[in-house]
Amino acid sequence: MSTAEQSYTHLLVEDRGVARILTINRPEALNALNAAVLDDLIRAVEAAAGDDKVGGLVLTGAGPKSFIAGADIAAMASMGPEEAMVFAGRGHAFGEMLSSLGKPVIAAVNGFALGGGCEMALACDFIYASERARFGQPEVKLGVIPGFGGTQRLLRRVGAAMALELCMRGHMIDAAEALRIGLVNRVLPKEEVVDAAVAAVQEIAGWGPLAVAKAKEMIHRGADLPLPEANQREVEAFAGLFASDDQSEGMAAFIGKRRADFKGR
Ligand code: CO8
Repeated sequence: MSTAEQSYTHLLVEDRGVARILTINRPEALNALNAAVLDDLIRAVEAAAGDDKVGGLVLTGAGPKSFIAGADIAAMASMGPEEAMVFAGRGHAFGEMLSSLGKPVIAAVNGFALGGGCEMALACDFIYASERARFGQPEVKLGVIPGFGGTQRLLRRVGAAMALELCMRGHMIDAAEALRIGLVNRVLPKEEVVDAAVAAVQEIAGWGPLAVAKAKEMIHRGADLPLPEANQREVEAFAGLFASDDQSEGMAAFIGKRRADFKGR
């Protein structure tokens, strides 16, 4: 069975060229995340990681209203601390899978991205939002806090002032405001958001794969390091790429005024 054909309970998988679209498919609950959704996502990302035909992932939600309206509140309502620890731990493990995947992962946010949904988008490399997208961390209204990286990734993405307001007020912001504060990269008409994310994956797949993976790694890992150490890692990674065929090919192609034929080695 090909990786795209694995069976999932709440996930639709579609390949468009090298871009693999993962659509969370629980529209009756506005695509809320439960353990089964998380399990599907983990298996799908594992499959994509080992599949050379997949150049990158686009993550979106089924239905007209929602990307992901958060973790499943009905499923969480009866949890005790131990279960909550396991659930949040799996969410964090999934976020780490996305940031350590050597391929782009783009969130195409087509509606509500609340709580764990906003956190899921933040765990992707960048976020394209439809004009109707809404973002928020409303967990305090439920007596809890973000548990899937929201406090930490928001802090790093939009700074302490905005992260504090979003996590403490629990209000929603629209796509224009999300763009203004740097939470999302682009705002597009609703019908264009997935296509734009697919086009970005396809564009990136034309560049040197080792370089793309290294650029992603440097940015995700460097954010947690002191600047001199992060800069030193960049120097080493930059120099390391000069041992690759892709560097020779990329520069020779530029000088020869032709398109590079990268092999990923
Ligand atoms: N969980 C479970 N069901 C949900 C959720 C959710 N998060 N959101 C919506 N639904 C369900 C509703 O219960 C409803 O079901 P039903 O038709 O059976 O009554 C259906 O989806 C449609 O929802 P609404 O009727 O409420 O639709 P509206 O358009 O009126 O409102 C809203 C849309 C504003 C999005 C509203 O549904 C809402 O406020 N939802 C909850 C948003 C929220 O609080 N999210 C945060 C949850 S906490 C969290 O995410 C913490 C993450 C921590 C760790 C995660 C680790 C993986």
